[in-house]
Amino acid sequence: MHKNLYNIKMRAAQGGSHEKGGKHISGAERIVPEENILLTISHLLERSLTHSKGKADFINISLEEIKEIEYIPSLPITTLEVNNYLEGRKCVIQCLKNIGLSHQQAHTILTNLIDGPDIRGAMLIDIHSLKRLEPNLNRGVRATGMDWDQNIYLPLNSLLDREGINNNHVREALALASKVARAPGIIAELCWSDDPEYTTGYVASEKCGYIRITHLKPPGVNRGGRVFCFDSTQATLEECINWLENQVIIINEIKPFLGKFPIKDYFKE
Ligand code: WAQ
Ligand code: MG
Repeated sequence: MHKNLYNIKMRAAQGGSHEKGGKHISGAERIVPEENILLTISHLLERSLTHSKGKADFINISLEEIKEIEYIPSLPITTLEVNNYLEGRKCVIQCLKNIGLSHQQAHTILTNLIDGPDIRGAMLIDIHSLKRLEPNLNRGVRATGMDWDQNIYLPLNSLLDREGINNNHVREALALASKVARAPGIIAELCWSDDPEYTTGYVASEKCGYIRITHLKPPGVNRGGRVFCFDSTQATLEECINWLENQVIIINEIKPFLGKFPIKDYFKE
């Protein structure tokens, strides 16, 4: 039997709440047993008050007991080393083609993220029509309700420490990507951070795993985003969004780190 678990969510903005047009500063989520609630809330609060995007003046923290949970493994990790973001973006096209997209589909998806709107959620793009499908285009789709099982913090930390990538960005993005890759109809995800100092992004999929690319934007840029690539012949939009936004999942198994490669070695076969 598993213990009762609670979902704790934090979102912070500057210049008023998100609903009133405040600028988004930070957001995070944890799934924890009852005895960890207080500690978790204080960590999230501290994080919202000390973010590199600025100091928040609106902070919302919510707490909810979870009824139904699915357990899944994380995606295996690969790191591709590139010299700059232009090389990184070429890599994105290549990764998306390996997943099965055409050059034109891959190119359009990348362009959508480069020119995309500054929203708190992800764009959800149909790979056939290449149109955005989110019900609310000013918000995007939010993947929520995922976290690491407390029992795998230790192996997770040692795996990420060994590769020198044990930071919040990686732990959270890997959990999010592992959930998103399993959503009905999702065949790939593309992401880079809105944090101005964090240039590493990724392409993730059930087929190829979590592929980190060391530069996907120039340093100093505070625009980031996500695109979820949806195949409308595989699932309905409703099934997909329901999985992303409502299904609570916990990752209780860690897949390995597959290696760190210069791009010419990774794509040569
Ligand atoms: N659901 C959907 N989209 C989201 C979510 C979410 N829960 N959270 C953020 N986004 C969107 C939103 O547009 C953000 O601007 C954008 O993604 C980037 O979010 O392996 O830190 O939290 O080294 O800034 C990836 C690489 C780091 C990690 C990604 O994203 C690694 C990161 P951020
Ligand atoms: Mg961020």
